[in-house]
Amino acid sequence: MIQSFRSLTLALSAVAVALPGAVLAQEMKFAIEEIEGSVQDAYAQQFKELVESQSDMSVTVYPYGALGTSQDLTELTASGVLQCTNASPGHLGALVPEIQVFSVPYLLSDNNAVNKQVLTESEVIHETLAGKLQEKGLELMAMYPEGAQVWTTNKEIRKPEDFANFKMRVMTSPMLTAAYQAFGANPTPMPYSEVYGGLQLKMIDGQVNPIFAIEEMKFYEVQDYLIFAGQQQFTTTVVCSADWFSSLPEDQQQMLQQAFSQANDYIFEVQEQYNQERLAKIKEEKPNIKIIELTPEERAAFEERAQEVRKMYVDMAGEEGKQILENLEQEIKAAEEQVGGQTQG
Ligand code: 6CS
Repeated sequence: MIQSFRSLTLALSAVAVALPGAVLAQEMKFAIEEIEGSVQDAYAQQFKELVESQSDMSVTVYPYGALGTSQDLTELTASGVLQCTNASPGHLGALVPEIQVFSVPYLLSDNNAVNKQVLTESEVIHETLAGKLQEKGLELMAMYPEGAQVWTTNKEIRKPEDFANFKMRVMTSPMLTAAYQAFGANPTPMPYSEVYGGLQLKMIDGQVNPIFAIEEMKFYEVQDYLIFAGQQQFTTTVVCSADWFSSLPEDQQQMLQQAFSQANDYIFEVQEQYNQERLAKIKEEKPNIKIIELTPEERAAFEERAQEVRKMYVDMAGEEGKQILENLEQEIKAAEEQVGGQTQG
């Protein structure tokens, strides 16, 4: 992978050097961390349509697998080889420890209208965390949820003790390892592309992802249970190369920001629809899959363990991290008071 990542960087850089104007100003390479037909693809295609219909800029969307792992995509964007990419907090922890706040279980609301308000308007996200990303050469353009995280497993899990000796695949951020350790499991970080093989070869016993991903990556084929633990929303960010973005004329920056924000409005509903449709598809394809929704009492045992995870986040992200966590919780509470109860998502 390292060798191919280097060759890819050199190849794309060579094009950038040969055609600086065309590549930097007119063609925008936008990589996603998911395959065609996914939630990130729906967002990127909508964005492409919006940009191409109102400018002479062309957007090329690179689906997962074309250019490397999530971490490769972030590095390629920070170094300006790619113009933009999805960068999910679950894979960003080593680069920006503070963004792991989104791996603290039970943080976001069960109400998607609340999450929409927080993810699009939060000062913590769009000022504090955006500043942290900028220090790494990344401009934060958008943040959206992709659905509730659902456990797929080869055994019934209803309480932390059931996770004993259970190898749970997690994304590559240290906080997720800490979270699943607190839940009682043996967390195994690995890239997305290795999960199906890992489950099939029984190197791992389970994994966690939104339903649409479980369907399109075929994880359900090699698992027996879908467990809704209400544990958190999967969130992703869209980031661009900060150097590239700041080099654009102001009107082009505004046009792009507007397109990112319009695609964001669009994706909130589309992701809900994708998750509903794909659950129906899984049930149809594998009628004997066992579907469990944890009861409020069962969920409470995991929520109690999540208190330790909050402390681990503060240990990893320091005093500033503590402020980020507290301020974000306040923003969520305020949004719940404002829109809570109106729409359930
Ligand atoms: O589990 C993962 O690694 C991936 N899951 C999703 C739904 N999107 C991207 C991410 O890399």
